[in-house]
Amino acid sequence: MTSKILLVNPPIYDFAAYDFWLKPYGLLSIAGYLRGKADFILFDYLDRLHPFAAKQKKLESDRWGRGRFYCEQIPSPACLIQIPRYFRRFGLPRTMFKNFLVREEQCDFVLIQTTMTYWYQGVQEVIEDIRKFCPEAKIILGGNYVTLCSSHAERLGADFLVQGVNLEPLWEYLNIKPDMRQPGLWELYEKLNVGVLKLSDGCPFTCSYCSVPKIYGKFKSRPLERSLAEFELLAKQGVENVAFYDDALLFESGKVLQPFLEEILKRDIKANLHSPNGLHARFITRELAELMVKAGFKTFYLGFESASFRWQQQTGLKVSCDELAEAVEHLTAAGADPWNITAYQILGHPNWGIQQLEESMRFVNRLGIRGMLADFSPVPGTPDSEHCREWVDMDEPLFHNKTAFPIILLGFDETNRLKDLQRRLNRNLPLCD
Ligand code: B12
Ligand code: SF4
Repeated sequence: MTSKILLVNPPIYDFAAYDFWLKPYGLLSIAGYLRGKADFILFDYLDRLHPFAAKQKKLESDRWGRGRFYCEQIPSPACLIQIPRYFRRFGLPRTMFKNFLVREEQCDFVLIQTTMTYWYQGVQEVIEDIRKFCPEAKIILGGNYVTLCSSHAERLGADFLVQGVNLEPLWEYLNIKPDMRQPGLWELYEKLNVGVLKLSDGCPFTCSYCSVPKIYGKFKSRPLERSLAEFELLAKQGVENVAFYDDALLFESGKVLQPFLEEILKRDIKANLHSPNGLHARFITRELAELMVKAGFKTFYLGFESASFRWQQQTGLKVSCDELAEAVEHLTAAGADPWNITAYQILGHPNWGIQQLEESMRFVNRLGIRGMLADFSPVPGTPDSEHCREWVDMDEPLFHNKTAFPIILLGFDETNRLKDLQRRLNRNLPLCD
């Protein structure tokens, strides 16, 4: 008999959350590999095109498909009570899921997406509801939180955990053979305006604050034909914006991104392309910039972090100031709108003493592009997270919260001062959009 599988993307418990092209891509990829081999249903708490959210004016999408989530204010967890910010639950109301479960009756398996480690309370909420309304179902967790905090995740009460990227134990548990050529199961959404793609796994760098090298190992491209099929499927579903979730989208671009972009141009498949996960400026050549703009890239997020050479050297040297400046030149010469080029810089890194953050912000501003402060989240298992034990209990994932950590390290006033400065610098840029 065919199994019935419920897929759930949980609500987010946090001080802040914004739909920056957020999709449960791991979950949809797994379901894609099992296309036609099980009956799937989806409940995505973060779907802003769900009729409940879609009718609310303040939740409308911007021109690239991003926007606010529906949210409710809730008490802060006890360990974060000292953070002077409102704590919220983001996503569709809990009663909607309960009604959904009652309507759908029993299912065999429930697969739950986990993302940021400090978002586990949403996963806990979903597990509670499944146990109450769907007691027979086997609950399976996978994704970033499970991989990085496996012993913590084991305590949430699921039946099976998929750690890391090896999916063999999952196929065995489900007793279904996957077809690894299949694209994600995007057709589960009734309405879709944003999609996600990942052309590769891993990253060749070893930044001291990042978990990717350890989890993914060597950089590996995914099969081009599968990525093209997925892009075609997204276009067929009406998607206008596609975000890449690659960690090193531009690495070995001659073998990965370039053939992909050339082929979508040839097949004349159109979408606005975005790179929310920082790009490596050092790989942006004049030719690559031209191809990216021609193929539809609209926003460019560049990982920069700091202009201080000492800081760059101590954390992995993924980019230098000259490389950033050159990349900006190539992108603007190719026709990219400078207003849509943004450099990320870490706020609240444990080595902030040598980061020269203000200087870095001014350097980025002088290049004529926007700066964005990326609040630091200590990621368990990384070298930097070990230093963070001086300030927080790393074994409690709520302390990995990106709003909380910079405030604990730098204080509320200093954090706000730096954020204000960033806003003022951005406001001084000419508006090209
Ligand atoms: C895409 C991405 C984002 C996106 C959003 C993703 C989302 N949906 O929320 C954006 C760009 C917005 C983002 C933002 C941030 N991110 Co981020 N992000 C990622 C990235 C690259 C992928 C996460 C993802 O969606 N994975 C799912 C899919 C795409 O991965 P996959 O390999 O195909 O998954 C396989 C397996 O894991 C498994 N699997 C995955 N999911 C599931 C689910 C089930 C049920 C099963 C069975 C299996 C399974 O199967 C898949 C097989 O193909 C990871 C790094 C990485 N490579 O994992 C960092 C990562 C999760 N991010 C991280 C960080 C630090 C951040 C930021 C804090 C950065 C910042 N300072 O601004 C912010 C936080 C945002 C917030 N609101 O709090 C950290 C984790 C932090 C933490 N404590 O958890 C990571 C791990 C990177 C790192 N530095 O180490 N991020
Ligand atoms: S370059 Fe990016 S993905 Fe690669 S190790 Fe550094 S932070 Fe992680």
